[in-house]
Amino acid sequence: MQLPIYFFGDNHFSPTPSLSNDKKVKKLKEFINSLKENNGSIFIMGDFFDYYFEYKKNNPDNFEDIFLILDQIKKRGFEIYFMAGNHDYWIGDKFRSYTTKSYLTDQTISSGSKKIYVTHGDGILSWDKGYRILKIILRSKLFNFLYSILPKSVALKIAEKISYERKDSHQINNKLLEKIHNELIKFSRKKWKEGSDLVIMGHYHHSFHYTENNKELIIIDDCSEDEFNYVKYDGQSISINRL
Ligand SMILES: [Mn+2]
Repeated sequence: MQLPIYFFGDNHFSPTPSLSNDKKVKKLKEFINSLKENNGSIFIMGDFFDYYFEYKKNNPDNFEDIFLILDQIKKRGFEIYFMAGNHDYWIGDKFRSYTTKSYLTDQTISSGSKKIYVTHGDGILSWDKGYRILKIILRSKLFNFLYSILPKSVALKIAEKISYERKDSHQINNKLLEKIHNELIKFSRKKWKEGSDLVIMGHYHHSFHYTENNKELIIIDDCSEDEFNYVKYDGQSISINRL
């Protein structure tokens, strides 16, 4: 993986046009233009799309503007890595063709002096048992097939509803936040023990940085209309940035 690596995610680009979505696309372009290097890697950590389901035939071209940007980044000399989130697990060959490599599972990167464990971040919390079962169903071949034969307009309606409810669950109070952080630290300790120096994730739509015995956990905040949050790793050091 080429260095430096830029990590970001949770852009939640929408398949339906809106002013808010245009602003997010603009912010992504702004970020790409701010990069000084002509090689390196960008690592998209999931929920890049608010909803992405790739059909084998007649796939709707909702994201051509995004694909164009990915194409430009690649042509400039950057590698593009993508890890699926809970909103965009259903990528296919078309999407994959715009990336250097796409992953459906957590990855460990050994590049430079650090070993980095990358996860989207969903399905970790101990009380998320129901969600973990749902995750298996939603990602199964049978679900994929059944969903793919629904009329596209119905499929999109269902997706919008699920997406809305998921976002609702991000409205959390401080006590719950502390509980979540404790669980994610516990999860990270396991990864640190297995040899990773840094655990990095998105999904939670806020930023959090925790250090223990020179090991780190970083939760990257999202990429919204007016804030583009990212982490840069140059092979030696890590920096948390906002554009
Ligand atoms: Mn997510």
